[in-house]
Amino acid sequence: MIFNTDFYHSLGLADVRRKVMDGERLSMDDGRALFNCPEPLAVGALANEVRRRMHGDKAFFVANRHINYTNVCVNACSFCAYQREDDEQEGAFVLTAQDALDKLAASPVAPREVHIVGGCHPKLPLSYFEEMLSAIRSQYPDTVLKCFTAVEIGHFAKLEGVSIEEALKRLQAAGLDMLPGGGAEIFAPDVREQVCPRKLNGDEWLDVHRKAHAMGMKTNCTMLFGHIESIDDRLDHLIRLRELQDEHGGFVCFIPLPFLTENSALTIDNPLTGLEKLKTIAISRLMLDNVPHIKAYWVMLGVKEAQAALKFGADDFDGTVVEEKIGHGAGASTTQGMTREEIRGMIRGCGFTPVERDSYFNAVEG
Ligand code: V47
Ligand code: SF4
Repeated sequence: MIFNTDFYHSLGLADVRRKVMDGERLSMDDGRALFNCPEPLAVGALANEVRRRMHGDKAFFVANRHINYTNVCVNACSFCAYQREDDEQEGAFVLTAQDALDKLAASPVAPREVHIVGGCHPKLPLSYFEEMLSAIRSQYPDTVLKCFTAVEIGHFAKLEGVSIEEALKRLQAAGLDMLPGGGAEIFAPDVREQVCPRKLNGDEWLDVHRKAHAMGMKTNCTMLFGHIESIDDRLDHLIRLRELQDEHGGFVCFIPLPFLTENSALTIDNPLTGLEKLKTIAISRLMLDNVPHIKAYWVMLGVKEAQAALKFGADDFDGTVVEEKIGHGAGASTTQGMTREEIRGMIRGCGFTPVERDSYFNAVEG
């Protein structure tokens, strides 16, 4: 269902509607017009139109397992409730390769994908990550290992004194298949300077993904929104992702991450409303015309908002997850994991057909 031309005309979106219907690329000004639109349902209907054109009534999910290997991190981003300063701080942990294997063995679902990320630990050498990947790979030969954000790859390379390509090649040889999308936050330098000054900058984040794509490695991408960034910063972020995607087409999925406000050093006056989150997800679908999938990450959105997001342009529900620490540290009120049947029920409950997928969005038998 899409509203008629007159309605979009009355909202100042006649041209945007025409471009969406014709499959034309939207500009920064079009994005501004969408954010300024007072009627989120009109924006959502356009995104739903695109989402249905691309994926029909399918909504995807994956049998996955998250593992966080450490929360010790040199970066201390102000929005992060997960980080610990050093190994001595209360709650700090570092897993061994055997701990990771034990977690996998105890998973209620045999994972088709393992998502491994952690803090930028000041001492763990590249060999620690190679050993962890090899240990998992030897016991789970067919599982996709989607591990380490661009921020972690940059950190490993610097600590080890090797290039980004060399770090990626060594990890790939040990079993790495794909990079997750974390660490992108917002690319605008003045925002990054305030919320994550020690991290890779936006160009460096994009360059790690560019290098991975050039090696034939698929990756995901994210945007952390609803903190101190402006609407133009969000659009600039989306356009920069779109430009990189034009080069190699290596991004599989975009994950919009609404800022969760609890337990972090970053305090904000106006936390996002549900409709603002949905509108941003819808605009992401519309701007990122070359990224095949948009994820409704139920862990951070909450299950009900994630269901609504499927009607606002998203087509993926992420997965079984099993154990999650980053969002839950920051106040996510969702359960730790969901079963396949629970996810299928959530998807059917809002009128879509659940499709179990692998990490590259090929349909699989559950
Ligand atoms: O990189 C940290 C973000 C990311 C908070 O690639 C926060 O398939 C909200 O990237 N509020 C980790 N967000 C999550 C992530 C992800 C999740 C699921 C799937 C994939 C994928 C990637 O979470 C971090 C950071 O950007 N984050 N703190 C917070 N308070
Ligand atoms: Fe470290 Fe990532 Fe937390 Fe930043 S968001 S402090 S890089 S764990």
